[in-house]
Amino acid sequence: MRIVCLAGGVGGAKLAEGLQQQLEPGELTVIVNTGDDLELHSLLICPDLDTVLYTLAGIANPAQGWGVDDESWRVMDQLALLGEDTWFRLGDRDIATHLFRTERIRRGERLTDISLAIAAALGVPSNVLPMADEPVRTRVRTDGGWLDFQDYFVRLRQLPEVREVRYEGADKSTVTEEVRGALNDADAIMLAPSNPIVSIGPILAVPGLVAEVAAARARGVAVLALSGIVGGKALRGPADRMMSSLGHEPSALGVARRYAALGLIDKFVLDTQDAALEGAISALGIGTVVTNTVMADSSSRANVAMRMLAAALEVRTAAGPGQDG
Ligand code: FO1
Repeated sequence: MRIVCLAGGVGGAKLAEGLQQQLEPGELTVIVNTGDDLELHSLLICPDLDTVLYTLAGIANPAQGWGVDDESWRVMDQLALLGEDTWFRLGDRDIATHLFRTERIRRGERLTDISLAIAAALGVPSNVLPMADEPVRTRVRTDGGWLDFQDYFVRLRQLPEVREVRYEGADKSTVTEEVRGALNDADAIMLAPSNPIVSIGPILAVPGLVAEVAAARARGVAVLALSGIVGGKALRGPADRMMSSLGHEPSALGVARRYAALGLIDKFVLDTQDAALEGAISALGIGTVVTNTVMADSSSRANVAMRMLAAALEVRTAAGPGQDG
């Protein structure tokens, strides 16, 4: 089965890891948010791409969810001694990735090719693609003005209320051949339990991408989404508060409404804790799957992935014969 997963950072990487465990090498393609990217210390840093790559390579730092395991911080310590800002922590091994990537970007290579090269070097058996090759930068407006995403997320620890979000550069970005090819060949498309506004939002803002997903759906390809908000709380990060401050209900229903409004999904997967929301979600005209969705360890990631793959097959079966091409 060829599966495409749209993902942000830590939550997206967990579902991708579960899917990778269940699939044959090469069957999974992860299309990753690059709106969180930043330039720092003259390096291009792509946090969500790296989180997915490190997780699928089995070298992610398990406590943080981002960065590399077995890390040292000598470069950061030395930069701090020199009086540089070190609120965005880059480990020594992680810095090698940013050096590798930045050098190749300077030579004019595409972020897609660089990401595929990193995946190959790390032995990742899945395809990990940036959502676009052109730079897109998520910015958030708080009462103190517009902020770069990592300024808000890491430096200010997501404390300010978010009043508005924009994806700068998205209008000039394009769907790559690799992303189009993966969506064309997909048997199912899955939206990871990442923040619907600042992780999945930038991916859907790449002009033409929603149309590609819609075209896949029209061919009978199952499109599923998993809620990253459980019991009204984001499993990680500020998605619940962000949904509230932007006028959306901070719940699995709020997430389902957002994707249903785009006419994007066939089925929505919600946690057993949110079973009471199932009726309201079905009323949006989409199918529902209620299961344990919290992916604390490798076996729960595999279970969620298995449940989602089974749900995708049900959509395809219900679509009837002739859809299997
Ligand atoms: N998150 C933090 O909370 N503090 C950090 O210092 C930090 C550094 C960092 C470096 C590289 C990287 O790939 C990720 C890093 N993250 C850090 C995580 C990152 O801010 C978030 O995972 C995402 O951008 C949100 O998806």
